[in-house]
Amino acid sequence: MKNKLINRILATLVILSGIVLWQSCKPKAPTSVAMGDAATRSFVPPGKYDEFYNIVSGGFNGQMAVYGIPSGRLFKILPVFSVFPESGYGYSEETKPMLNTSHGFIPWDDLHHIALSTTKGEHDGRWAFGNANNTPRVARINMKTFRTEEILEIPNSGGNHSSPFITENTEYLVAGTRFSIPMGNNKDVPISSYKENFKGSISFVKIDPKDGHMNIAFQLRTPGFNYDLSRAGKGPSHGWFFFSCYNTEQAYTLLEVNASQKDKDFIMAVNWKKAEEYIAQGKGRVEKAKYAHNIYNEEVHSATSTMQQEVTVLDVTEFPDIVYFIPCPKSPHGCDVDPTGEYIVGSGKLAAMMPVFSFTKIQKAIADKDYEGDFNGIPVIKYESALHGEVKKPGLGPLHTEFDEKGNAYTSMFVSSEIVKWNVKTLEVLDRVPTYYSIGHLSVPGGPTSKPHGKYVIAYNKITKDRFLPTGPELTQSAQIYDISGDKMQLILDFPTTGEPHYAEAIPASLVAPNSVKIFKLEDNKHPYAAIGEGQAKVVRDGNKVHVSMTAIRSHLTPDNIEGVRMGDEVYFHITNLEQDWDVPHGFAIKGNANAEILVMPGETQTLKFIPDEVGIVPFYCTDFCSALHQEMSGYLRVSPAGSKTPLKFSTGKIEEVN
Ligand code: RUQ
Ligand code: CUA
Repeated sequence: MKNKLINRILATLVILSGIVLWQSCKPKAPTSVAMGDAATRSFVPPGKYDEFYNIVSGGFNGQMAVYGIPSGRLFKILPVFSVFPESGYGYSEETKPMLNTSHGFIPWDDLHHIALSTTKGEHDGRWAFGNANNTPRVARINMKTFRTEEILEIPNSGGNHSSPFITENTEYLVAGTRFSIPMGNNKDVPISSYKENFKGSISFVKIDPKDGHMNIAFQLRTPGFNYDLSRAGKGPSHGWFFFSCYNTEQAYTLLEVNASQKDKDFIMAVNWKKAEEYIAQGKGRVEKAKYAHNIYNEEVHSATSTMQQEVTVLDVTEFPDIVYFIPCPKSPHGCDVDPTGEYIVGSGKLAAMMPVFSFTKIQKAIADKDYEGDFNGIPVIKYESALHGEVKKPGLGPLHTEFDEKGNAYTSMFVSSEIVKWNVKTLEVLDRVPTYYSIGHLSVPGGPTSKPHGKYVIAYNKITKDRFLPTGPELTQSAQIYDISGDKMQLILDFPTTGEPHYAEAIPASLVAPNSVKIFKLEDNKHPYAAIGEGQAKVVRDGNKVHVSMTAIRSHLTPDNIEGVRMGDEVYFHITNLEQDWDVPHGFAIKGNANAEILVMPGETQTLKFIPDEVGIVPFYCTDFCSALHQEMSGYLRVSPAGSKTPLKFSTGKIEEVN
């Protein structure tokens, strides 16, 4: 008995030491669990609210997503540049114009960057802006409704990556072209004539402080290379913009090699107040351009698209004091301004250190004409004269920097997969923590504003590899939350994201939640086909168009029997949701429709177009489980042959004849 026990203990010891040996041979595994009580810090009990909203770009899904921080819970996918069958965005007649462009209707884009509106440099919770990277556009989202309210196309842009960035009081939204391209009259030129013919452009989009409406005030025409990221100045540097530029080699093929030749590229400092003055003096040139301006109006619950015809251009090479270049090693990506507005951080993807520039020194260098030369006639400030100092050996592949309220900066390192914390003044590296894996952007709540809220830094990673259960070749995208309230950053949560997250901003829930719209008031509904009450429900023929003004309320549609539609007709179902209660949408779908559903919010009207393709009875139904009798919320449409004499009739409960 005793021997048996000893044997068993010995055997156990052998197994245990085997495990220890095996583990120590294994390549150093990533810390797979948040240590100690760290994970509990992301726990938000059921029924409790998160402290922050996290508005996250969806990358190649073209949308934004809304998460809670610190829980990482997904609240909403917010359609912006891509159609979204779940809500009917881009499918309903009312929302189709939102995706109109000078190229016609475009159902998709690639959304990289979020900018939340600010007043005096602080988040104000009014709007979120996002960029369409592929077909250059910017969008404005109303933070009261969490809906895309406006999309403005950007002309003279070869890809809208350097966008959107906002000034301290959201006076302007700024969008820079990623690729330089030929502009103006002669666009059919050899690619090899890049140096002579290709130009960059930076658009200054004026934001109306009342309703947020966007209009291109002017465009700066800039030297031909690539523009990457930017930040506006704030505080003392308000009135300035700082853009990272790469490919100052002006390569047009195999950029991977040819755009990495020079030791230093540029940060472009733009005195936009000066540019504004020249525009006010009428120095801008009005050029022909074609770009769509799409506005959604909640009064009629519909969007309109207008084609704009011209844009005012200021060529910066013709004015000596708008633009200055600051050398920045090596292929800079992120260009971030600290909360005080004094320090500008350049992140050279291929550089082994990070330069931090001083706004005061830049101003002095300009005053002293402390230049090392010029590029296309634009002064190049001496590197040392603009430099506050360098962060030595920060990590590999620095991309983006955010800040806390204590004078610390947090930089994402793509190649070495880590976040590095450093002190903005002393430039001393204070802490580093691994990310899983290949972090791109990162976000501190309020991090790009003059009033950061510290507490967390969120990493948006490019690769997740072994972090989650595998789902075939395509894995989820992911973000990670680190607690930064102490000296050491601590991982507290991994959470999967939709699309590919690029930039994101986090904002205190207290700035957004109290203003959230619950319903649209029926009495304010000015939609031309709204039926405000079941008595207004009707079916009207207009040539081959049949307009059905239908109401939805728990748990029936009015009318639910429709006859007299013929092959060759176009049927427009205008659904008005009569509910005046929060969180009671009704949906609508009809069998065989080459379209999506529509989801109609309380008090709203939305329209689904249906072209019958066969004779017979076609069922339709409510798609949102709204009530105990949701399954009963349905109806029939009778489709008769072309030329048939079936009279137009509609009813719910009883038959009503129409002449
Ligand atoms: S970029 S991963 Cu598209 Cu914002 Cu830096
Ligand atoms: Cu309405 Cu289900």
